[in-house]
Amino acid sequence: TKPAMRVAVTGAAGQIGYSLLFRIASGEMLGKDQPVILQLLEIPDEKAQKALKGVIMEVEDCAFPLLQEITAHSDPMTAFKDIDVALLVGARPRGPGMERKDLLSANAQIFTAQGKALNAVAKRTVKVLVVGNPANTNAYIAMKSAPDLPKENFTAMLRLDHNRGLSQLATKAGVAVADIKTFTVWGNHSPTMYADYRFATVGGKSLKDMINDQDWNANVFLPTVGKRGAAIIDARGLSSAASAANAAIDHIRDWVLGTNGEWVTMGIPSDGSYGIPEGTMFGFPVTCADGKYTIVQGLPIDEFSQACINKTLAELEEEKAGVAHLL
Ligand code: NAX
Repeated sequence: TKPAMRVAVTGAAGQIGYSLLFRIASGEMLGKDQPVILQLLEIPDEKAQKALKGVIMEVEDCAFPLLQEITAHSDPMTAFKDIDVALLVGARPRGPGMERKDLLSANAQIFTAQGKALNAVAKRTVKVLVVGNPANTNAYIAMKSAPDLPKENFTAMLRLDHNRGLSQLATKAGVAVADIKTFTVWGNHSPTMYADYRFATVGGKSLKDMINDQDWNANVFLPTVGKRGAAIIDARGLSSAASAANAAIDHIRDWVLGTNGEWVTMGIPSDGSYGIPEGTMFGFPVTCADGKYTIVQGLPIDEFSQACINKTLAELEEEKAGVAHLL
């Protein structure tokens, strides 16, 4: 059998954690032949630690054959020791009517401390996915706080936006989700993201031509995907959890195990591609192989798309400026 991989999950007693841990332990993220060790972080608060113990009891009660060990932590310096994968979920979640900007400073502190801890004790090859919002900027802060780790190790979750877009497109065009190829979402995980199906195909045919409705794109599709998080909060009284956990599993699985040439969307530090300033944590179309992601190059950006990309980039630059004094 393979040596176990160590996976840290922060905010493990929260609602996304409750949908995530069981699927990691059952092998859905790293493979059905890959043993795992779970190192779970929660805030030191007595209630949170007690809730975490309860979740661990339930994971234990599943008797997952691949789960070698599961531990509870209140300090990132022990939770992140020797880890291969970090899922940074724990953050201050957005409630009804709350603005993203309010979350920025509260979360900056968390991700500075966690970036430093990753820098000090994680494996040098650690793959980090930030889920906690504002995800792109939190990932940027963690990356900046971990100067000894390769910056490519830090990513933000755009996969939920990607999956939301796929589902809307499949319904509109009357095709199967699995048959849609080469779709992507550019930019920030926020309502400004630009879900882009100009290159998407179904069975080799252009999905854009099949839909052939620019009004639907601009006035229905983009707002529906962009505001989906708010629509879920409105309907459920709670933010997306199971779908977010599912997207996190997809993101890490594809990064570790590869995409066989297919496109997925990841929030990654820009290398300057498509005029996005280097280091900006931005959603790009990527393919994954051998544990590495590569940006899909050479896509034409038309006027409408450039305006959308500029808008989401401007928002990210503003968030970055808002935390600059902390880095
Ligand atoms: P919950 O409030 O249910 O759980 C968060 C948990 O994190 C709590 O148990 C809390 O004690 C813990 N926590 C807070 N600070 C921590 C710290 N410094 N270290 C360790 N644990 C800490 O929120 P949940 O619904 O699970 O959402 C978690 C985060 O995901 C939120 O920031 C939310 O906004 C974000 N989301 C991101 C999405 C994305 O696509 N990137 C989509 C879903 C979700 O909204």
